[in-house]
Amino acid sequence: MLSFVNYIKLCASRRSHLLTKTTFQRYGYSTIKLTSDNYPNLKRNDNFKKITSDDLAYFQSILTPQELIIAKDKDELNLYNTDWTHKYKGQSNIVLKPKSVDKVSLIMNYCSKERIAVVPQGGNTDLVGGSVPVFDELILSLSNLNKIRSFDELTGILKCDAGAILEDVDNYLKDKGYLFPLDLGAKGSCQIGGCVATNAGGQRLLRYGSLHGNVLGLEVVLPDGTILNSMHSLRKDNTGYDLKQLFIGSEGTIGIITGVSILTPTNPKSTNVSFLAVKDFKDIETVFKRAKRDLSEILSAFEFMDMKSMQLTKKHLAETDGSMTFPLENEHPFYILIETSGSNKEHDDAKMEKFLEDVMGDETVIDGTMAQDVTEIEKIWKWREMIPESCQSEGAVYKYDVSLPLSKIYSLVESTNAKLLKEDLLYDPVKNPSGPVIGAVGYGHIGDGNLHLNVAAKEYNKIIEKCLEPFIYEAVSELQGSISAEHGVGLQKKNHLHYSKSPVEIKVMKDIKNHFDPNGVLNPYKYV
Ligand code: FAD
Ligand code: 2HG
Ligand code: ZN
Repeated sequence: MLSFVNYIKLCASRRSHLLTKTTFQRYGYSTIKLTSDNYPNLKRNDNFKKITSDDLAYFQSILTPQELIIAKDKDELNLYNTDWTHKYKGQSNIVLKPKSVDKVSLIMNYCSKERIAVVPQGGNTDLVGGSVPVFDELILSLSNLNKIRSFDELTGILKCDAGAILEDVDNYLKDKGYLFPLDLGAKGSCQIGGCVATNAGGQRLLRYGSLHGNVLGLEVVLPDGTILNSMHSLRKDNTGYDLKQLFIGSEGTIGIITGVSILTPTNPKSTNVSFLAVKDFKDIETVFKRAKRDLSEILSAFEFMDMKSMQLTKKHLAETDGSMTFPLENEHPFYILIETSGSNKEHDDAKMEKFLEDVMGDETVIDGTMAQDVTEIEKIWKWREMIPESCQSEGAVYKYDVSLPLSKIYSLVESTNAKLLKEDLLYDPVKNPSGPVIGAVGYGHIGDGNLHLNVAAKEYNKIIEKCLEPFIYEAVSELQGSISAEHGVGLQKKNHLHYSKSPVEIKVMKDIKNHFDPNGVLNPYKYV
């Protein structure tokens, strides 16, 4: 068997693309504004110590040079300080990358005592500004804790370090006939610990459920350095409070996840993916209802994209990957991606074909195609997974990740575009060539009631932000939706929790934070 370290090397070539160092260089760090300049109301908490040469000497005494990045490595520091959307940029001068859980514990114990603020960081693919510092917080990267600890081929229970990359773990599992119960476009960079810390949802939630159901145990270093080990492998365990649940989705505010125990499902033997077009959002609801009824147990993903999101992706892929031809000949108002996963190819093909005949027969679906092999399946998924990157390819993107009743979902995209137009912000080559906003687009995990509303823009500026916020949060609240379906709270939504949570709920959250982290050193300025 390959060791996991060799396995990672082997996997590196198989990894998905993502905005990488090169892309950062293309945009240039200098154009990215500091969070503290963008949000002058945020003030550094002076109870936090500024790191001194004594502190540095302590870190150097417990870490090797490979586990430490300091001020002289400016370019590297920029990567850790800047978020994926280029909207948030911190000013940390130090990144620690410990190679053992004991070292994480020593670091936290020291930082707690010395009141040094710490931002835990995984793959830094967070979309709400949670993974980067606001000021000079120390960055604690989990990337050197990246091993598979054990895998039980009978039960499918996997135990791994938090810093293992999702795609590497998924490839490891696939070779054993299993798969990770979470899949998302950032898989080539995001870490298992980061996914658990954000309770990431992704494309497989419809089929395999949320991490709250799949995670069996966690190992967590608490803010004072205590190691809370509950790396259980039990599916049923009602002895007291289910402590791990508190850390799932806690976004690095009450503990540092260092190990994850998770139940993984078997890898389906047959997969089908179809890419369909409809003329109206209402038709998406009809197709979804029929897919649930007719594809039932083999339905594994149901995603939607609007025309504008696909136009942006077409443009971006034409510039970056000439091999990607659009799956359909013509453009349409809305597209649907349906995936089925099962164990019997003949049975699954027959079901999918019958379903397609039905929805195309009565013209609910007006155009469509079905992938014929693995390469085509990957290409169709790429059209979906490249939307986030494409939406920011003009320079900036405002992201809203909301849960809404299905029938109301698209009205939010329409009302956002109407507001942008009314406020003269929408770009139009003839009528408004200096308009800074390309447009609001909608796509997402429609099967989970989750819309991604992305407002693609040429730059981040306060006029656009004021047009969008609190307008969008108020609209979601009126419809009894959630202002964060799967991306979390981070810095972006910290002051907007009340749109989705009651004062009592927020008070209990603050009490929990204070219980675990009375000095407030873990991921300050964010969440609650
Ligand atoms: P980071 O971005 O590094 O950190 C995320 C948060 O968790 C931060 O607050 C950080 O402080 C904290 N954290 C990280 N590691 C730990 C740890 N070990 N212990 C404690 N706290 C920690 N999200 C979805 O839900 N569904 C999607 O479909 C989806 N698709 C995406 C597609 C793209 C292209 C991108 C860029 C992002 C996407 N995301 C999605 C958002 C993001 O939440 C996920 O990519 C992922 O969960 C973040 O993992 P990470 O390792 O990059 O964590
Ligand atoms: C997705 O589903 C991710 O692609 C990212 O959750 C969504 O960038 C976004 O808004
Ligand atoms: Zn998503």
